[in-house]
Amino acid sequence: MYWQKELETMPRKKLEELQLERLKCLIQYCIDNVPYYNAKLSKAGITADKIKTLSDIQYIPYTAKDDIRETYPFGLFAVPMKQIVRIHASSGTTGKPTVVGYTKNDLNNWSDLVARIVVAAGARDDDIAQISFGYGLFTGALGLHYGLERIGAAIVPISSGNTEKQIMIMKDFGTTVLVSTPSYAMYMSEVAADMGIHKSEMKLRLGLFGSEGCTDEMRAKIEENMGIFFTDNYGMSELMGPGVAGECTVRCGLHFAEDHFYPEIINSSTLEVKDRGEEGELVITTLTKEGIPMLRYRTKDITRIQYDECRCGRTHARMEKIKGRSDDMLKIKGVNVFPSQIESVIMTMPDSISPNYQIVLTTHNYMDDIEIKVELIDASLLESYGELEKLQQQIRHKLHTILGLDCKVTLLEPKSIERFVGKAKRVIDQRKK
Ligand code: DLL
Repeated sequence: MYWQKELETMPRKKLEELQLERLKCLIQYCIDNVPYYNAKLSKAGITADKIKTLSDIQYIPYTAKDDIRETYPFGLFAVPMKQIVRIHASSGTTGKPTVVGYTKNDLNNWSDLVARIVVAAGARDDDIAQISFGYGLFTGALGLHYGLERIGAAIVPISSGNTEKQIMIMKDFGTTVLVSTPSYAMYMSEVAADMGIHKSEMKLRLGLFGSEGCTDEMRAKIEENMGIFFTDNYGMSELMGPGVAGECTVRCGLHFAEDHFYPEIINSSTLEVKDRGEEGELVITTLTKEGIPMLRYRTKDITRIQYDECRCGRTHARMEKIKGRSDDMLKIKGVNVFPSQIESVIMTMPDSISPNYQIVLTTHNYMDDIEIKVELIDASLLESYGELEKLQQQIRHKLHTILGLDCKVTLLEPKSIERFVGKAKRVIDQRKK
């Protein structure tokens, strides 16, 4: 099933012609309407007619979060406020939020692009979709809301939090589609179990999950706990929000909406463009956005892109699920570690271990120390020192094999690690910088 079949299955050659045409228009649009881009492009000697092929994009300067911060709040907007009809922002960890604005056209495209990913994932007009992302400046809730509404699904705009009520509504309304972060879905399944509600009492069939990473192991657990078909979708507020890329039911990568977003993979250190199929940092150029266009925006997300046609018939390239963020990568005792590697280990441990964990980094004698806190499912294990010790060693050994690092492993009482209703924060870095 497609939402915009002709566009989603456009032959590659035609798609690339469309991208090139849009790229040229975009350059002219930025020169004419955004003084900040105008200055950057003129310094780099770029004009629209210098772009002859898609690979000429490599001569266009990158844009990064700092550029948006420098022009806070509206400096990169390309239209007068009169034409802006929505403003979103993402808070990030430091400083001022990054602010983005949408014209009526942008909102219209956004709804269609989210409609594309939800239909590709298997959502239909007779679905009841519970949106358990937090409504507000975050793009997740309103993005999925209007996309699902566009396909005719019945929206339950419950927002995040109040988890017992979420479960009650899910059961009573017969919710069929759940929209949330994977970590919140995991938490919801835990609360449902505590309330004595079994998945067979629910009508859930499809999960539209995104906004944070999730290992295959965690995905399998959520599917099992909720009796749901898990699909992943990717986006970021600077680019639009959700709707940038999403999995179809084949689930072999997330299809970009390539007629609206031009993706590249670069080497974050040398800033060179990598060959097709190689892993690196994802850079995206928005080809149609009017409110706040992005030229070669550095996402910091690490992935790789496949260009061969998918079994679903869509011709648009697919990215592998995000491996992590370049700024998420932890350097511990000189070893590069992605939190997702640790999650994979924890998820494959015996059933006595819960999927909730925390990574705590400290400095001891000028050296990094890493501690992995993991929860037990059954508190009675805490009374058996031998069993506890055995489990601890097992996890430590597996972590050592995967990471090449010796980690302290602490087993904690059930339900003692903080739960999240939005994006999970699992790394606590207390190292002296
Ligand atoms: O998280 C937009 C979104 C909302 C996407 C709902 C999907 C569903 P931001 O808050 O700006 O926007 O955060 C963007 O979140 O750079 C990634 O690091 C991470 N991220 C988003 N989706 C995924 C995903 C929204 N499917 C940042 N897998 C991005 C892994 C993701 N990471």
